Amino acid sequence: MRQPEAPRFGTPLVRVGELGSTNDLARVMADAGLPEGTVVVARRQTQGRGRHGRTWASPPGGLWCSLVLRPARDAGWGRLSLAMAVATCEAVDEVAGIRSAIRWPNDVVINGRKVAGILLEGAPNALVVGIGINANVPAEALPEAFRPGAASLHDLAGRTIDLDVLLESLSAQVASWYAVWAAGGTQVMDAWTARDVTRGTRIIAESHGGTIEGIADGADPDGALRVRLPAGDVRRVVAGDLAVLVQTAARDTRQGRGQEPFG
Ligand code: BT5
Repeated sequence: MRQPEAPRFGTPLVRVGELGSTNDLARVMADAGLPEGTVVVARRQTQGRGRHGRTWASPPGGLWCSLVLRPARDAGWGRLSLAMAVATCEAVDEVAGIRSAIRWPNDVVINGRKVAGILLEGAPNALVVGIGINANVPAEALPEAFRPGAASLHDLAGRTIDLDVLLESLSAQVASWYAVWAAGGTQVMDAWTARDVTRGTRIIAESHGGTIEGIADGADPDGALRVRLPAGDVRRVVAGDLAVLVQTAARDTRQGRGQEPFG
């Protein structure tokens, strides 16, 4: 989706060979007053991170980048995180020519394997959106434990992915979906729901209120996962509240990832 009023992202564009995490450098730049639309991209990260302190493997060949946003108001970070997943999917689809899907809350997957991950982090008066895409990442370059659940666009598309083209598409899609998010309305949820592969899978979630088990039934507009319990009532699961969350494939084994914790 492209909108003429969307801000320009990728100005300035900071390219780095190797660093710890692009989210850290983007945060420093945001603190130093660089404008919305600033993008940091690295060839390789030595301390790439996921959510809840997890590791994000970032060898050469991937697109590892962070974008600085300066939202005027809190129009819902949960929904913004879903919007960023949609933006990443659209860039992946456009550049690799493959239809990608979303596993709640914002894993970008193809055939049940993760091709991209997203990490939103708050900064004073800014938000840093870190996006990692396995563009041309051979399986051998990833830690062994990550290989079964991961995939690279290069292998799926059968050709090398141009990282500059991917970054340009991603920057445009992030800008566009950011504007859609800021405007409110149902477009973000509609687009997210159309790509949701978590729906129908079995969820076991351990939150402060105890353990719940049921079937995923989409997401609420604030990003919470809806879980339908055997008795028919629906519980909301919020990623940040969880001690443990397990997703297993009740509906389609290609979409699950066994007993791996996530959320
Ligand atoms: C994420 O966390 O998926 C967010 C990843 C964000 C990475 C970007 S890269 C640019 C920016 N700078 C950073 O330091 N981070 C951001 P989470 O949902 O917690 O997923 C982490 C899990 O994904 C790990 O525990 C592994 O199971 C798996 N994983 C790690 N590296 C992977 C990779 N390269 N490809 C596929 N799966 C991976």
